[in-house]
Amino acid sequence: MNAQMIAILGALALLCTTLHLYQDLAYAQTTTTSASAASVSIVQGSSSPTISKPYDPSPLTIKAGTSVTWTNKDSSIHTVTSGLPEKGDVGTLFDSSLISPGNTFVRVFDKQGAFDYSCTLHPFMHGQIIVK
Ligand SMILES: [Cu+2]
Repeated sequence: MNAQMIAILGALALLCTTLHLYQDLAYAQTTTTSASAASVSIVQGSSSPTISKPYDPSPLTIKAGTSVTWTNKDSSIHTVTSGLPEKGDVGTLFDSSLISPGNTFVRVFDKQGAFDYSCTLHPFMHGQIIVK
């Protein structure tokens, strides 16, 4: 084997390693984007009844199996609790319990339907998740 052949084989090996790394990278990116996740903010000033969208975005449409993360970006404590006070079904499906400022609540929605939710501390705070 002469020096030229060794150089060519070396270059080929390097190319294969590079391609493999690229494939791993592409696969990792695909995995990240196909994992269903969505986010909702509990916005600043949510404890005021005049706020138009305490949970943003709302309604939020997602695919079944999506995990939704709520982040409390307000300076007050809030909850993400299934149901609406006026319907009398509060807390029948899920309840985050108290979410302190800066904290999060995560729930995976497996079933299709429209899911209303509200805050037990501020009954005027309403949100909705639509699962298709
Ligand atoms: Cu609240």
